[in-house]
Parts: sequence; C-alpha cells; structure tokens
Amino acid sequence: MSKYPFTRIESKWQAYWEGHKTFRVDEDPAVPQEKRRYVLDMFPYPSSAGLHVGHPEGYTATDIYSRYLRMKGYHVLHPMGFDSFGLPAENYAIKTGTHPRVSTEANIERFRTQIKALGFSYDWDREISTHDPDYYKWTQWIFLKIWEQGLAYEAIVPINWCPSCLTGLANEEVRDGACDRCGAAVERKDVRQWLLRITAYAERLLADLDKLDWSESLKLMQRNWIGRSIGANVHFPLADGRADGEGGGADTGSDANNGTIEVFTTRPDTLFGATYMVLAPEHPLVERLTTPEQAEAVQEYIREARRKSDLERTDLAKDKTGVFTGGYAVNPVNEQKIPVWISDYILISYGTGAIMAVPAHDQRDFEFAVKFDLPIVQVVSRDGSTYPLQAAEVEDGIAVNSGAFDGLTTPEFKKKIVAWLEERGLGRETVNYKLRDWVFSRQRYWGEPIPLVHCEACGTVPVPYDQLPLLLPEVESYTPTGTGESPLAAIHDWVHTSCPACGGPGRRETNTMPQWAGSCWYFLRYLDPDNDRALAGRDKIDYWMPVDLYVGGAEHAVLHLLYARFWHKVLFDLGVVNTDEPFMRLVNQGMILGEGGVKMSKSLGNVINPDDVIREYGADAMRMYEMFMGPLEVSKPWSTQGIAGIKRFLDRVWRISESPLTDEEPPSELVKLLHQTIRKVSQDTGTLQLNTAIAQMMIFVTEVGRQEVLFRALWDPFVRILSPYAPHLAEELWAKLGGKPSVSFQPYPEWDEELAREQVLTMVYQVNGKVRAKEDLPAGTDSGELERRALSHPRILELLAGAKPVKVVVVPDKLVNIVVRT
Ligand code: ANZ
Ligand code: ZN
Repeated sequence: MSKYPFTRIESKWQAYWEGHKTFRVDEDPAVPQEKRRYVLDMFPYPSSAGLHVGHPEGYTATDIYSRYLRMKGYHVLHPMGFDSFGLPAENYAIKTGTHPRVSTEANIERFRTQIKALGFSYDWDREISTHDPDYYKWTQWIFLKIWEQGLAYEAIVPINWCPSCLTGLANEEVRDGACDRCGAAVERKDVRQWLLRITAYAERLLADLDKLDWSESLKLMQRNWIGRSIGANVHFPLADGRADGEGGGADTGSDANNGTIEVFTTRPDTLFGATYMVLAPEHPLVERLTTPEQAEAVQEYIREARRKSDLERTDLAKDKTGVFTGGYAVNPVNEQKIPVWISDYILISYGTGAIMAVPAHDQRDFEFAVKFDLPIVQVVSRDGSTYPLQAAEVEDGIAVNSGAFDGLTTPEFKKKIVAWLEERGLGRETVNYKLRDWVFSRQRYWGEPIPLVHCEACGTVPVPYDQLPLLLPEVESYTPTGTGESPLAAIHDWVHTSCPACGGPGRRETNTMPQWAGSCWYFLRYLDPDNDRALAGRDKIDYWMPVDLYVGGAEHAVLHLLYARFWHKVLFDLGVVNTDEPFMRLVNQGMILGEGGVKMSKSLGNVINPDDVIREYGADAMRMYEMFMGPLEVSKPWSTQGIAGIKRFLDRVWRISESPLTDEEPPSELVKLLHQTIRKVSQDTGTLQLNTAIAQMMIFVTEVGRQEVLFRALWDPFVRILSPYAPHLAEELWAKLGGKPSVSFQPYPEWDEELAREQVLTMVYQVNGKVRAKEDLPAGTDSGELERRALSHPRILELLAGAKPVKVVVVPDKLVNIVVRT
C-alpha cells in the first residue's frame, strides 16, 4: 500500500515556496489595518548543538496560525532571525581560537537549513542577525538614545562575578548562587559598570501589564519580579547621636544622613515591637556604630558576607547569622534604646539596607531573636489579647502594646502611624521595588561595543551617530583580562582614540552590551531590515506594530520580556514607535521532555535530533506530532510511538487521495461531519488548541476512508484545513485535485451551522419494559455509548438500586431496555 512519499514531496514544495517567494509580504496600503497581523517567534540563539526539538514546537504553532490567518484573508508578517551575540561562541573561541563570527555564522547556516526543512512560511527576505553590523548599528543607536535620556549611568557596583568566565553577570544569569553559563559559584566584586535605569519605568512596566493578553501566571511572574511594596521609611536616631548632640531628640527630626538609621518597613504598624535593628554588612553606618570591643567580630563577619550571593543571603531556610555592632539607636515611638546588629539577611540593595526588627511579626527576625536571645514583644493580636508566640504572627490583626494606638486594626494603624511620623519629620510613606537597575555591561568580546568615549576634558562623549556602527575590532585573544576589563581593553589602537567633542585624547569604552540587548528590539528590525537611515521606517512601524501574537519558551517569561518592554517604552517616549507595549498576546510553550518525562540532556543521551525525525518521518509528521502531543502551554514527553501514529495518519490521507475522485453529492452524514470538522478545526486553530484540531481531522479522515470513492466536495475543503498543519502534503493533494499552487492562499472553508448541527433524537430508557427515563442524544449515537448512558442515568441508577441487569437490549436511535430479576 502506498505511503506518503514525504522525502520527494517535501523538498519539492520547499523549493517551490523558496523559488516563488510564496510567503514574502509587503506593506500593501490597500490592506486595511484590521486585516494585518504580526505573528512572531522568539528567535533562536544559534548554538553549536543545532536545532532542538523544542524550537519547532513554538515555530510550528505560529506557522499554523499564520497560514490559517492568510487563508482567512489576512496580510501576515511572519519573520525569523538569529540572536547571535553571546557567551558560548566566545567561550568556544577561547578554547579553539576560532573567531566567534566564524563559528556563529556556521551555526546560523545550520539553523537556517534545519528551520527551512520544516516548511515554515517565513518571509526570509526579512531575516536578521543581531551580530550583523547593519543590525547592531541600531542597537548602538538605541543605547545612545537611552544614554541621552539619562537612563544609562556608570557606577561602581558590587556585581555578581563569575570567577570562571571572568565576567560580571546580571542577577538573572545567576541560578542558585552559580553562574548560569558554566556552573561556577558566583562571587561579589566591585566593578565599574554601565547600568540602565529600568527602575524609572517600574510603575509603567507594572501598570501596563493590565493591557496585555498574557496568561495570568506570566503576568504574575513579571509583577513579582518588579516586586512593588508599599510601606514607610522611618528614621531611628542613633543613641550616640544624642550623647554628642549631633542628631537631636527623637521628636525634633534629625539629620537623615548623620544622626539616624533610616529603615524601610511594610509594617509601620509594628513599630512598638521593634526591639533591635539590623544593618546590611555593607551599610555605611556600620563603621560609625561599631564599638572597639566589637570591631574584630564585625570585620570578620563582613568578610564572610562578601562571599555570598544575594540568593544565598536571603534564603528563608538558612540559619540566621549576625554580629552586634556595640551601637544603639532609639525607637522613635517609645524612646527605647535598642541594639544595632549586622546580618547578611539584610541586603544593601533593597530599601535602605537597614531594618527595624520586629521578631514577634516577622519570621526571619523571630528566628534571629531566638538565636541571639533578643526581646520579642507582641504588638499585633488576633483578638486584642496577648499570648505566647511559637513563631512570628504575620497576619494583620489588632494592635496591642502600642500605647495610644492599641485597639486599632492593622490598616487603620498603618494610616495613623504614617501621619504621626510625617508630622514629626520621622518618616514618610514610600514605595519600593525589587526590580534593580539593569547591569548592562559585560567584560566580554562577542557583543555590541558600547559607543562611548571617555575624555579627560569632556567626560563621557557619545560616538557621533554618523559614525555608527562602531565596529567590533579584531582581537588576538578572546580571553577576558580577568581584571574586570574586556579583551577589547588590550587593543591599544582601538582604545586610544580622539574625543569626538574636543579632538583631544580619548579612551573608548571597552565593555560590551549583554546578550539581552539585541533581542530587545529585533521585532522592529524585521519591519524594515535594510533601512540604513532609521531602525525602521515609521510608516512600516505604523503598518505592522504591535506584535499580535508572540510565542516562545517560558525561560524568557521574565527578563527578555521585561527588557524588551522597557526599551519599547523608551522608544515610545522618544516617538520612535507607535505603541507603549510591543507584544499584545503572548504564549509560552511548554517544554518538550525526553521519553519518560525527564528533561532532554546530552548526559542522559535522550536528546532527539530534529534532523533524524525529519529523515525518518518527514517534516509534516514532525510538525503535526509536536502539535498533537498536548496543549501548547504544557510540558510533555516525546514519544516515538506517538510520531509513528501521526505518520500513519498522513499515510492514510495519502492513500485516500488515491481513491477515484467523484463530483457526486456525498452522503449527508459525511457532509455533517465535514461541517463539524471545519468548525472545530477553525475555532481551535484560532485559539491555538492545535492538538484538538488535529484529533478532529483524524475523526474526519477515518470516516472518509471508509468510502469506496473520494468525494471532491469533502476532500477539497479538507485539504485546505489540513494545509496549515501539513503544508507539504496539502500542496501536493491540492495539485492532485487540479488546484493551482499555492493552497496557502486559498480561502479557508466556512462551515454551515445548519449542516453541522447534530440531529437530536429522544431515547427511551426502560426497566423491564417500562419507560422510566428519557434523554435527548445525537442521532447515530452508537450502541455501547447508549448503553452506558442509560445505565448511568440518575433515575435508572436509583431504580436499579445496585441490582445487576440480567440483560440490556439496545435499539439504536430508539431505546434501551434493561432487564433485571425482580
Ligand atoms: C519591619 C517588619 C515587621 C517587616 C513585620 C515585616 C514584617 P517586602 O514585602 O519584600 O518589600 N526589609 C526591608 N529592607 C530589607 C532589606 N534590605 N533586606 C532584607 N529585608 C528587608 O519586604 C519588606 C520587609 O522586609 C520590611 O518590612 C523589612 O521588614 C524587610 F512584622 O520591617 B519589615
Ligand atoms: Zn573631549
């Protein structure tokens, strides 16, 4: 029996599409706005490992959706490119001496071939690569715009330092205290860095999530990352401040820098329970507060803390450590002198780097107080009484032990105490974000050079726009200097340049941009990839943006999306783009796991290579199988049996297509099934429930396969609805039907609700011949299903009262008679 000859047919149609530029799209002004769609994939990093079976999962989903939209009469922009700067190419260069450009371009070549082998309907004329100077010219341009806005600044910051990659890492590149790339334990190091002021956009990045059609879980991840907390900053005068008269009394208001410790708290209502304070080890007041007796212990502790990552330090489960400074502060609400400690669970980078500790109501403080025998005073109560606490009571409640504030509920107390503090100049309401400014520089070679020049006379001077791109120079060695400078710092002739402002001697910035930079705006370059006067023409931006559907892996759910949204908002504020959000609808695909549900990994030897799959089963089978595995968003294990099943389905379709074709009217049952199938496949494709759409096509094909002849009236629409899913096979079947290529632009079939309707009949359920219940069911419901229905009908169950039927008689489309012993 003949099978779908996929090798021949798939390469034939891929060549056709490529040769005819079938999927090239332009900005046809005649197409109205509401008929334009931008469907975007997260572009891949062209790793040396080649394409992973996880890549085509999202790509297939967007491809099906794009093809579906085209057949529905939409003008669809569906591009692909490569995120080609990054560490692996550089690490490979260090090992082998191969220029990162050479290895990257070889990888791109391979990725492109692999992607094309899957028959995706990309407009390849728009392909971009982020390492291409014509591309990164505009990444540099955007950076300069950001810099001009005062949103980029230099700072010496303790950064995450990978002692193996010898480079700074962004927080997000550190996982469980280890370098995300190489796994080495991350240390802290003070380095001069460029930071981008993403925190200036925190509020908008948070608020605008409400506009987006993203899953709630994804929005929650973004919200948590931004981490907005409302609370108060409160000043605690230093006890020594009063002794030497520097700070003044608690109620006179005191010098914020000198005489007080400023804390951030989300629970100002617990002020009366603050029995001690804790500073981050790096806090500038530590030195001043430390008494000579405590100096050695404090020094030793500070040294220890420097070795830990923020993540280790704030781990809730970790044993609390700390040292008393010997100094005291005064609790402004009750004038009590309380000791000041340092501990690494307080981060210098959050709030003010200092806290008031309320052990009765904060679990970390509770553990710390128990360990170091510090007083625990309950100030919030369930019912207004006080009682012994086994752990911190973190819930809201009623104030106790709080002087004139006793009896207030937590929210009332918060309002009153903030007003009380504000009146006395002791504090104010504040909002804090977990979001930190983005450490934007890398001490690496294979990235976009930051286009700035340092001049003794003029300070930091931008490379003039007409000199962009600032090309990445050739280097002898890719190995980072390890001093915190990039390999670029070693190229004397490149580093030493003249100042663009005064012509005097200048030094180029030698840091490069992080890999995230290029992916912050690539979706704009697809709109106008050859433009050399702008990152994209405004007319093209207006034509296509925003992205209607964006699909990619969940590993990018936080950072890539946050960074891209940030840049887009900056560009929006500059008037470069037309919307303040880039991606309207976003779907994170699930992971494709190895057989048995474990992660695919080289070490487990369970990695499936897409090339092998295509060779054995074909691209259409690969596409359909990945969509049939389950809902797009969930993770699911690969199954060789599963793909073989899909292959058999495609073979069956092929075989059916070889039956004699007839223009006769098909049986009405099949016409009904056809309309139901069009309805289901159309609706499910629109909502990306691609697995259930395929299931419906399978039902249809099974029925059509039972006929001796092939009804054109059934097959023609079926080939069309199949084509987004199995485009190669569909093109061939379309040609066999006498259609002209390409099926990709044929109108999508419409269903007739009337014809799709199930005929409903009333079934009669009898017990020992007596009618006991009735139920409406679709005509043609099969006997087994009818019997199950009757036996599970509540009225029948009640009558049977557990008795087992002796016999069940089913008359299809009419009745079920259940015979029981009486
Ligand atoms: C007193 C207090 C009492 C607190 C209480 C909590 C409960 P979020 O919600 O994450 O913003 N905190 C403030 N700055 C800190 C820092 N730099 N490092 C570690 N912890 C810090 O957390 C705010 C709370 O975390 C603040 O409110 C402070 O403890 C602590 F019953 O102040 B709280
Ligand atoms: Zn100068």
